[in-house]
Amino acid sequence: MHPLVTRRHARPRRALAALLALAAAACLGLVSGAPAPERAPEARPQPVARADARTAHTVSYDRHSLIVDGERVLLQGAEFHYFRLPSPDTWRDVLEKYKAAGFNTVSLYFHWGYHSPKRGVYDFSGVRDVDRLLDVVEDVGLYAVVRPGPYINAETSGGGLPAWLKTVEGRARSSDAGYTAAYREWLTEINRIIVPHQVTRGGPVVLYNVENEYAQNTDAQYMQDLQDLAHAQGVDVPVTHNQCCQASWTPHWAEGLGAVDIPGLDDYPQSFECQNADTVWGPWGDGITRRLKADAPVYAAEYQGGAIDLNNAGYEACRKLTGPAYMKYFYKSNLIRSGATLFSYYMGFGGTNWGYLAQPNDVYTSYDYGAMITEDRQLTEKYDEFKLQSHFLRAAAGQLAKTDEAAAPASDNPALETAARVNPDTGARFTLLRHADPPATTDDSAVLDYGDGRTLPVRLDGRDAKVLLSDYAFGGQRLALSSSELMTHTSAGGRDVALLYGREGEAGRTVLEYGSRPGVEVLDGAADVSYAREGDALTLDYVHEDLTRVRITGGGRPPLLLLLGTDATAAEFWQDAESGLLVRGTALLRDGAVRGGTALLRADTERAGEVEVFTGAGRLAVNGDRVPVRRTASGSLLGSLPGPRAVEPPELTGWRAAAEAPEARPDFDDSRWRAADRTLHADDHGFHHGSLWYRGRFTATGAETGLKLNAITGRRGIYQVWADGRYLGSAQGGVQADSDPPVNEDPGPGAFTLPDTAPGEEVVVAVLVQNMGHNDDWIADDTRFKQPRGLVRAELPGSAADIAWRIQGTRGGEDLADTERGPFNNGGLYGERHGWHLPQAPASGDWRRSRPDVEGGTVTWYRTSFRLGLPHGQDTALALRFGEPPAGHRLLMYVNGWNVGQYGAGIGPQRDFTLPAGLLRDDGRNTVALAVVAEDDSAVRLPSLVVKGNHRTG
Ligand code: IPT
Repeated sequence: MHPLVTRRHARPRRALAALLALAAAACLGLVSGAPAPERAPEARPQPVARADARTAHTVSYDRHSLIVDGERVLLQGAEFHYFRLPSPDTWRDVLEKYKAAGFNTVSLYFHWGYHSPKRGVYDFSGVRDVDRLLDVVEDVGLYAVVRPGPYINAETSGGGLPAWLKTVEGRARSSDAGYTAAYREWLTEINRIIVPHQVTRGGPVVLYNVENEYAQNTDAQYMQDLQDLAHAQGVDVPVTHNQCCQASWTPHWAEGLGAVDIPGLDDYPQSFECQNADTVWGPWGDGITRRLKADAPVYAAEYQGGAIDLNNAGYEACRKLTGPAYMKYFYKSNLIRSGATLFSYYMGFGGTNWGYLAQPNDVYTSYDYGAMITEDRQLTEKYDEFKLQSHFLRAAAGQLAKTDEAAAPASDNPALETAARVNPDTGARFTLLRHADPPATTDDSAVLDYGDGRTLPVRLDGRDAKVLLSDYAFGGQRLALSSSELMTHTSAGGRDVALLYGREGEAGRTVLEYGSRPGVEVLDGAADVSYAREGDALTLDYVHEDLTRVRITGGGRPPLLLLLGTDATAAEFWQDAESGLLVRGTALLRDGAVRGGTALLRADTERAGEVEVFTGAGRLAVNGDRVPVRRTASGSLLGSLPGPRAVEPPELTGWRAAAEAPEARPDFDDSRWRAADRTLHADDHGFHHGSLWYRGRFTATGAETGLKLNAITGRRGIYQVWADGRYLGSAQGGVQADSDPPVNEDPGPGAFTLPDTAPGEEVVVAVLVQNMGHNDDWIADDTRFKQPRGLVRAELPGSAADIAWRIQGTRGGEDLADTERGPFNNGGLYGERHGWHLPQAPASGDWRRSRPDVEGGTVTWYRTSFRLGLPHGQDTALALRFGEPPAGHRLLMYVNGWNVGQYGAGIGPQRDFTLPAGLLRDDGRNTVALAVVAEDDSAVRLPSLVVKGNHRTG
């Protein structure tokens, strides 16, 4: 039997759910953990991994799906990166938004380098508290797929590998001894946290993923070792892997040494060409996840939910590239054509590459990803589309989790094609309708022939796809056919409610089976109703407009309220996953339940408006406040809710500025800096992130014709050079080079003119290098990942003089001075080393009223503070807004000491920088500090505060 684990915190919300779950489980005979019969598919599906912290569950799988406590489960998940949201309080907000979209799963990368500043040192506190993260996941009621790597890619520095690993012998992502010893440290630490959170111990963790797209330079022993270690350390949920880019990439890790239980595939059919969002359509394949293993379910481990902005088009373009039309066509095609029952969309919310989290070749500060939830935690039209599709998956999961390919109704128009799956136990059929020519944008109609005398007129206008149901039972009803799509259904107050939808203005037909002619009342909108005794078919014909409401009673079935909406009106609905409560209105339903005749909602509003609850209960309370209601003709409760109070962000004024960079001056005392005699590479000296200073001394021969330097910064990086305090200029740093020229020689093209030197004269050269982050290790051969950072070569053409170098970086190096903000927050600028970025007033520096211009070859800090008095009970998202990115300088921005971004034309197109809510004092003083690093004379653009979202919230 599985051990019972006593958890530390009492969770009031879960306590009740636990009782209900236990009671339900007892009824179904599932408590023993013994194999149990499958639940009747008509029953409300989807146990969420929630509730009873003390109940151990069983997890298994077959070719169709995962099976938890004998029940089939369909995983509909999205990826979330806690490390890109340095604010544990808002983890809950984002995860509740996942849940409210209809998801039941979150996929989580764990970032080794984020927790480990130094070999042997691990930090899981504060913003790094992933034990708390898994508690929140459980509390919200989601399953978790955990992905601790050790390699995660994810466009983060080093692909998640810690920078100190660059100096460790042995190829990363192999079974080499040096690397093995290193990653065992990490997995031992993270497994210790994960193991007690497994479903088998009453927690939310249902799958454990090893490695990431491990396709090139593979080492099967390493894959096996990762799993052996996990198993030895208590991992007993199925192990998965996500292979890259459809089935053509191998190995699949489906068999042989290193094979996992459930091999999966990543698929990004829409590419990352955000700049061509209007024209691109599936250049990277058909997006159908292939089956990799006969006796395991089909797993879409990462399915494209947005895109990285490789070409600086901005994330709104990426959101467009992966918008609702793409989602309809590709997600629905994949659902029906692949038969997958495990999905994770990458990303659901992207977040922020705060500090030096970015892998610089592919991303800049924002990791918004064009996802369904913006970096500012706001919901988009993609969220609405996910809501429609995910509510459907949740409602139909009992039937969708076990289907086989089946004959599809024939289309009489070759422009439209069909494919279908059937649940073999119930006969419920799911038919995909799409254009035969994938990129077609035409408006086509057809009649589907079901082969049994039944036909159905259908239409597809432009890039679209539909999943149409037939012979589908829910509640006490039987849906024979519909050309509308199902969003969800529920049972409330002794009747069934079903919500169907279609594109605005398109005709719809829904056929329901009744034993005798039922009573039909069109309460709202219009529908033609007919009844045919033959086939016992009640046919409703209507046009999708606004929200049509039809009440059907009698006919030998429980009463049914049929809601027929458009995409937009259906997306106004929410359904609580646990209680099934259906709600229309509000900007977000976080929870809904009925207790003692009162419907209790926890909900957000963006403006004042209606709320309608489909319940037999007579009273309504929202966020703890009673709301006056009336009963509608549809039998629902209707009330109205206030919106948030408007928020005017304070102006940022009173800037003070101070110049720094004394390191550039010849007389600066660098005697306590580390001598860089053995190697210039910053990582060898323990300086892994952000700005690096080098000071070199040589005795001139007088024959020097110049100074040639090479520095490697990663893409978007520069370096600047001074001699005896005189600014010589700047150059672009070296970037990742895959083959030719070899990476370690990839030159920063730096030839500088030295001031005239006299023989015997001592010359001091100072170099400021921006280390933009570490490359990934996608091809698992060390060449990208172990590419050095910092100066890699220095020459004095015409002279044999040696330069003696010293190096300086982040205060403390690997022994972090700031453990709260962690290894990625700071580099080695003078101001950073002396706390000029921190909230408290700097103890050093000559702070004056700020000047609008800076000179090339300077580093200048600007500071101001602002007071917030944000209304209580509201969630207000704030950002720092800059103008057009400047060419002459770049700047680092700190809010309350947290490095929230880098701005400049050489860095990326970003102008608005998200301020994660938890870093701000809602009710008090906040500090902004900017470090302006100027390559050329330029005007400084100081930012303003803007509101990116404002909600009244529960
Ligand atoms: C794939 C990675 O697994 C993931 O970490 C992330 O990098 C994502 O894609 C892109 O954002 S890699 C890709 C080549 C499919």
